[in-house]
Amino acid sequence: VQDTTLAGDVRHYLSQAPRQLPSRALYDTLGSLLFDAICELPWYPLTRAERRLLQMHRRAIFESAQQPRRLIELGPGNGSKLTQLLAEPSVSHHVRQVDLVDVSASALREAARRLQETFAGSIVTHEARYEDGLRKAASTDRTAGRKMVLFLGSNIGNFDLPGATTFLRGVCDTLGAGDALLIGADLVKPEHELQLAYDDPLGVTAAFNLNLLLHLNIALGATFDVAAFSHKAVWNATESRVEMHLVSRREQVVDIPAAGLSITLRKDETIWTESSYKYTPQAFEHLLNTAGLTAIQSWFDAEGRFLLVLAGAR
Ligand code: AVI
Repeated sequence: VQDTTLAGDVRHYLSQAPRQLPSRALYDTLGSLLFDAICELPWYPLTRAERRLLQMHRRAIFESAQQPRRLIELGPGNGSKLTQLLAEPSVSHHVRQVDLVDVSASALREAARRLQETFAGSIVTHEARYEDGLRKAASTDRTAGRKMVLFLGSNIGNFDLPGATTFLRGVCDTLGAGDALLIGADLVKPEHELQLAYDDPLGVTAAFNLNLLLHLNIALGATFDVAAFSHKAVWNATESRVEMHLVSRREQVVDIPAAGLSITLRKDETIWTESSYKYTPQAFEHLLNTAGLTAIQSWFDAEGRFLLVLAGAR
């Protein structure tokens, strides 16, 4: 059985060849703030494209989902997308309860705080991984009416294909008749645009990536010399993903006492920290179908760069 604590995860991933670190460890308090900053960068169009789609189509989305009473958002970040959806009176009029699921306590606090300003229904937070939190949220109050699960921001892109399929199958299992999943996916685009989106001229994405090491220094007593690493983003066309890596600028030894690990990194050795898969509409529909889901309706942005799909269990 794999140890799923941060220390266990780090031990497991860092011992792989090539070395890796779990991307969920990017989101400590500072990491979540840096991610919010990324979403405002002109070179990271994903968030804005999704925001525009939600703004334009929130009524239609809600009607297609047959006016659910409950919204469960997996990975709400700072809560801005849900707030935007609930700002539409025909939506907030129907919704009685909102459940937020995230591993980041600070993100949950911020999302709940933001929602409370405008939403009068109940807000329940689950500090948990998506699967566990969703199971818990979905298991309570089955009589409360239809639900819509939201998985936005192209968070699905951070899973590899088998992982995404298993994850969506798990989501599908929690959907009863009439329930729906609203999911956002970033689409394949020209390489130079993807490169800039994941290696921006302000260095915010580099800071986001490097902060993972700072997080491990604080949380696990690790001895990463953050200044001895650099950020690298590459588009892997064969796998249709942008990869983020941390490159060791020199040979160095790193101790991670809480994970019972001591490693030697060679000069230029890389640690793979995140994959961000980009889909074609066809590939995304195929993924949904493989997971037992079927698209009810899809919305594209004007430039065809982002996709929102409302899906139900088949
Ligand atoms: C949260 N996730 C969808 C972001 C992405 O684009 O993969 C995280 C991110 N990584 C670098 N920039 C943003």
